Amino acid sequence: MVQSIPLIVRGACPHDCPDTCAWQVTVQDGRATRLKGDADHPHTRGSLCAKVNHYLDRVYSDARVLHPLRRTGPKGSGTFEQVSWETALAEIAAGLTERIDRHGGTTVLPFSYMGTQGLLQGETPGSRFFGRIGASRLVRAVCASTGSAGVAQAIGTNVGLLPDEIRHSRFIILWGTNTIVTNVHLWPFIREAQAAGATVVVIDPATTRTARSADWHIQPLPGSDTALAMGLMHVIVRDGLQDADYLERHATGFTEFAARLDEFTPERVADICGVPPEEIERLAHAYASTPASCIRLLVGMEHRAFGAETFRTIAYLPVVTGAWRHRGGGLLFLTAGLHWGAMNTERLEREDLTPPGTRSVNMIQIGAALNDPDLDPPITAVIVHGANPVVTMPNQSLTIAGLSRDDVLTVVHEQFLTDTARYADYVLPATTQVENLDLMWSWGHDHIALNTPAIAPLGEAVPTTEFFRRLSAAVGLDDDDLYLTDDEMLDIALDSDQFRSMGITRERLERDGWAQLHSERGATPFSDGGFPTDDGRCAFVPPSMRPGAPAKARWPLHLITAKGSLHFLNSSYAHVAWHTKAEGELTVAIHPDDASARGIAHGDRVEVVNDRARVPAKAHVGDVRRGVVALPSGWARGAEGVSANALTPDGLSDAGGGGDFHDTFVDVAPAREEVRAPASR
Ligand SMILES: Nc1nc2c(c(=O)[nH]1)N[C@H]1C(S)=C(S)[C@@H](COP(=O)(O)OP(=O)(O)OC[C@H]3O[C@@H](n4cnc5c(=O)[nH]c(N)nc54)[C@H](O)[C@@H]3O)O[C@H]1N2
Ligand SMILES: Nc1nc2c(c(=O)[nH]1)N[C@H]1C(S)=C(S)[C@@H](COP(=O)(O)OP(=O)(O)OC[C@H]3O[C@@H](n4cnc5c(=O)[nH]c(N)nc54)[C@H](O)[C@@H]3O)O[C@H]1N2
Ligand SMILES: [Mo]
Repeated sequence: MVQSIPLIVRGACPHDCPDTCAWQVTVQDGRATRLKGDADHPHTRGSLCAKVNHYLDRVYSDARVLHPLRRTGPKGSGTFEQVSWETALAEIAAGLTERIDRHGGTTVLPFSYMGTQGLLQGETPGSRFFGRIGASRLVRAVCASTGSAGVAQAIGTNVGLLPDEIRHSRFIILWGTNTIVTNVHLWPFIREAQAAGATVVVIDPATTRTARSADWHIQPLPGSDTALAMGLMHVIVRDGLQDADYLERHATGFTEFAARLDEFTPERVADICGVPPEEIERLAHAYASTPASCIRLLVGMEHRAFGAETFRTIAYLPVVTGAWRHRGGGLLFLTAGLHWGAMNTERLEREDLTPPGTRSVNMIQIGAALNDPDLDPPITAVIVHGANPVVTMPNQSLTIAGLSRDDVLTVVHEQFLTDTARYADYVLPATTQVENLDLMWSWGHDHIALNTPAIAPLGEAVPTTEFFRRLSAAVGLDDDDLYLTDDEMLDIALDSDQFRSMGITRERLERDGWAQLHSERGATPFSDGGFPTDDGRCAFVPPSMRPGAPAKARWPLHLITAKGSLHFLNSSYAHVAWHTKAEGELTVAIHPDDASARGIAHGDRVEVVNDRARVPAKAHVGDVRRGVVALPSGWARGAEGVSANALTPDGLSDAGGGGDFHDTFVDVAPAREEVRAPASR
C-alpha cells in the first residue's frame, strides 16, 4: 500500500487551563498519528503536559460517543440506543417547542462551561441560540470570577503582570496555586528567576508538588489568608517598610485601612492561621525588602464565602510595598482581558437577542434551581455542552435529583458518556479539538492561537457550532446569525481594530499558528500608578473580618477539593482509560495525627463523611496540615454518582458570583464504620 506524505497541522490545546499550548498534529492517511507541543511558542516551548501528551488517545478512545443516543433505561442508568441525528433533532425540537409554548423560553436552561475554551466551539454559538429562544441566562462564574472581583475592587482590573515577566522577580509568592500541576508552563519562568537568585514561596495548606519544589512552604489553615495578608501588612507598616510615596500618590483610604492593621498582630494572626508568629514576621520582611517581589494568584483559593475579600486584601500588598515600580514586581493573575479586548465578539454573542430582564440562574446552584418548587416558570429543559455539572458543580446529590426529574428534557452534547450525560434523554456526539476549527484565547498568557482541523470528524460527531445550527433549524429559527459558518465566525472574530493595529490577520495565524498580543501597559504596568479604577488609584477597604477565634464548624476537618490530579483536567479525561489508570485510586490526604486519632493507616479504605454524603476513598497519610483533608475533585464515579462535590455546599462567594464550595467540613472514618454527626457546638 502506498502511504501518503505526512502532513503537519497547527493547532492549540482546547482545555480550560492557563497554558493554552500551541501544538502540531501529524496526519497520515487521514489519521492523526502524533501530537507535539510547538517548539517556537514562547510558553509551550515544545512540551505539552501529562494529560495532553495523550490527547490522541482521547480522540480515538473506544469510550467516545460517536453517534446520537436516545435514553432507553431510567435516568442515570446510562442505557441508550443509537438513533439518527434526524430523529434525535426532531424529538428534541418537539420537546422544546411544547415546553416553551407552555412556560415561555426561560423554561430552558443552557448549561455550558469551558470544556473547550475556544471562541467558536465554546459558548458563543449557544449564546445566539439561547438568546433567540429567550432561554434563562446562566451565570457562568464558577472559575476566576470571585478572585477577579476581589482584585478589581483594589486595582480596577484582573490583568497585572504578564506571565513571562515573573522571570524578573526576585521574590515569588505562589499563593494558593499549584503551578506544577495546574499551570506547568509557567514553571520554567519561575525556575529562571530562581536560578537568578529568587526565593520561591508557596502558601498552601496542602503539600503539593509545587510546595515540595519551593524554597519555603507556609501552611496556613484554609480560608485564613485574609488574616495572613493583614498580618504581613501589619509588620510591614509597623517596621516602616511601606512605600509611603507610592501610597501617597496612588492609593486612597490607606490611613483608615492602616488603623485596622493594628488588630492584626503577628500573635493574633498566628492563632487564626495556625502559622508561627516568627514565620509571619520573616515573610513580611523578606517580601517587603525585595523590590521585585511578585505574588502569583490563581483560582483554587477563591472558592470561599469570603474569597473576593481575600483576593482584594492580597492585592494591596504590592501597592503597600511599591513592588509595582520594579520590573517583575507586582501581581500576576489573569490575561483573559487582553484577548477579549481584542476579539470582535459582539456579533458572535448577540447579547441583544436576550430580552432585557431575562432571569438568571447561577450555574453553581443548578441543583437548587432544578429542585425549586417555587421557581416560576420551572426549568423543564436543560441543554448541556462543554461541561459536566454532575461532577463539577457543588452539592452533587441535588444536581442529580434535578436531572432525574421525569419532566425535565435533558440534552447533552459530549465527547464522552460523562456522569452528566448518563442523565440525558439525548446525548449528541461532539468533535474533539483535532476535528474542528477554533480561535484559542488564553487566560494565562498573551498569545492567541488558531486551531486548524487536522482530521475529519469521527463518526457522526459535530462541533458546537454545527450542533447549534442543527438545533436552530430543527426548532425553525430564522435569524441569519444562527447559521454563520465556522469560517465566517473566525473572520468576524478577527475583524477588529486591535488585531489590525497588532498586525494579526487570519493569514498570519494560518502561517504561524499563533501570535502575541500587545499589552498597552507594557512590562511594568503600574510603575507610576494609573490603575484602571475611577480615580486611577488603588482603593483600600478594610476586610469585614475581625481577628478572633475562627468559627467552629460542626464537622472537625476542613476539606479541600482542589484539582490535584495531574492526569485530569477537571473531570475531562476521567472517562479515558489511560488517564484513570495513570491517576490510580481516589485518595484523601490526611495529616498523620488526624489519621492516628481515627485509627487510620496509610492505604486504608476510608469514607469522607458529612451531612451531605459519604465518599469512599483510600487514605494517603501525609501532605496536608493538621485539621485539613484534601480530596481531588474531577473524579467520575459512573453509576455510583458520588465524587468530591457530593460533600460540598452550593452557597455563593462574597462577590463575582462564584461558589463557596471549599468551605466544606467533614470527618474521615475507616470504611463501613458508623459515623455520627457531632452535636452542634
Ligand atoms: N492538571 C490539571 N491542571 C489544571 C486543572 C486540572 O483540573 N488539572 N484545572 C484548570 C483550571 S479550570 C483551573 S481554574 C486552574 C486552577 O489552578 P490552581 O488555582 O493552581 O489550582 P487549584 O488546585 O484549584 O488550587 C490551588 C491550591 O489552592 C489551595 N487552597 C485551597 N484553599 C486554600 C486557602 O484557603 N488558602 C490557600 N493559601 N490555599 C488554598 C489548594 O490546596 C490547592 O493546592 O487549573 C487548571 N489546570
Ligand atoms: N469541588 C470542586 N469543584 C470544582 C472545582 C474545584 O476545584 N473543586 N473547580 C471548578 C472550576 S475552577 C472549574 S473551571 C469547573 C470546571 O467544570 P466543567 O467545565 O464542567 O469541567 P469538565 O469536567 O472538564 O467538563 C467539561 C466537559 O466538556 C466536554 N467537552 C470538551 N470539549 C468539548 C467540545 O468541544 N464540545 C462539547 N460539547 N463538549 C466538550 C468534556 O468532555 C467534559 O466532559 O469545575 C469547578 N468545580
Ligand atoms: Mo477553572
